Amino acid sequence: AFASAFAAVDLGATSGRVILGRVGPDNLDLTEAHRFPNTPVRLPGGLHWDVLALFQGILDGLREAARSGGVASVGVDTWAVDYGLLDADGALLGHPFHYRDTRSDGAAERVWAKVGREELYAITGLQHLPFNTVFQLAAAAGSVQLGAARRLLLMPDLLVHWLTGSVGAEETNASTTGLLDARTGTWSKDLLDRLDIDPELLPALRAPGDPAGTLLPHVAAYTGLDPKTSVTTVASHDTASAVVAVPATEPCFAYISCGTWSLAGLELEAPVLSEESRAANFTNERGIDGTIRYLRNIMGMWLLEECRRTWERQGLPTHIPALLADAARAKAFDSVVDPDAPEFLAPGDMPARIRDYCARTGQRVPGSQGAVVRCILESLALAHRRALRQAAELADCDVTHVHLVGGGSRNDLLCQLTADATGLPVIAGPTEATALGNILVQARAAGLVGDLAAMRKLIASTQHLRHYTPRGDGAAWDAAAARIASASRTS
Ligand code: LFR
Repeated sequence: AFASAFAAVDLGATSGRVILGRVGPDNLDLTEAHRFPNTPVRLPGGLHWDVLALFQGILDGLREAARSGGVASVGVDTWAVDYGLLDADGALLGHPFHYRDTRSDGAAERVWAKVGREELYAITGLQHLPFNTVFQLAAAAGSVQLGAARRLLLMPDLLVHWLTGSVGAEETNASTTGLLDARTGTWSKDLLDRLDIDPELLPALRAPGDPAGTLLPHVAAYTGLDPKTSVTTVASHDTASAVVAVPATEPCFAYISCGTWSLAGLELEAPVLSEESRAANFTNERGIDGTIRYLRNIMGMWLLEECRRTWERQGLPTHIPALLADAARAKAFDSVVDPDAPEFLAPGDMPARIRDYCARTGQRVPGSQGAVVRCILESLALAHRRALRQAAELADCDVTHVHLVGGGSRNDLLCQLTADATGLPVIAGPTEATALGNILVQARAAGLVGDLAAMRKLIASTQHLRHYTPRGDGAAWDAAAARIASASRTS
């Protein structure tokens, strides 16, 4: 029997969902109450999130959830780094920018002129991504909006604010801003001072499991939820929630949280802030209970999603299972790309960009759609291998197996290629890792589950997992890895 139901609000780059999780001592069961599209909007000033549509989707989802019975609490997670600014009256200033907007191009150099690249890493332990909040703020410096801003709320914190009226900065997500001190886990006063960022903009930190208030009366009225329904702070960075739900029952595991991005790395007890780690662009983001998510961002299924959008515009077939079947039949190791090449970041004609990359680096240019998909999947498997091997080396840890979680774990070919490329067994699933992590943190706050190990045990014993054994051809993967290493030097 199930004790209670929790609602996970989980916003991803292409859709938002409200998922109900029922948690008992030996069971954990999810149902999707509502799914709604997340369609970014381009305005003259740049690419934005349609945050009002997202909030309305959340309200409709909570109303669906209320219809299916009692909801003990609600938790919100989204992607990282993006934020809304509130003025002195608490009104949202403008529309939150999408991290794929290009306005931050060149902003990093302005930050590094004040705090050198090496020092910035030594303080924050954050990998360099051009859209880190610290660079977005540098891009906004001097703007009327930033001048009028009294509060900066990261996306999940903004949505929680609209649900409850409460104000806070959840710490796993705060660790992606580039403004948090990796050692202390608090806002770095020193950095804020040197970068001329008003410390009053940043709310007090709160930790996963902390209460975040109860529903505002109009939210309760619209959704039909009890006004006393609590909102619980979860690991509001989606990747942090996904890592909670990695079904690891033994030490020495690596994980890949694979969705729009592939986040590949390790869970550590302490940050690695060495110069080697910075040069390899590993991040030390915070997980729950003081853990460190030591990982690197890899461009992920974005490449495939963006190809699909291009093919749709061109009237070509877009049925993913069929494309994956074509990819499985396509010739192996024809061409590989570095998925993290900067030209793949912004939305656009991805098949053309991939073909250009292959042409420029003297490789065979993938012709058919199946060949393009094969190229993407092999390139991702190689990037997974690179990231996991480097992480293990830098953190001095012997990895024995890989957990691949998230939507990408549905992709059979990608899981197998990742096992082949890494030479390690891959355990795939759960696909709904983020929602599960969101729900388990709420269940723990309600006293229903124990520590991180107990949560993972519950996942491992209740969720469907698949196992992939590496298939022999190590030499072919070594050769492909060498090829991409020289290609990225020449590109
Ligand atoms: C994944 C994710 C990554 C973050 C990227 C941008 O959804 O949260 O962890 O680097 O989105 O925010």
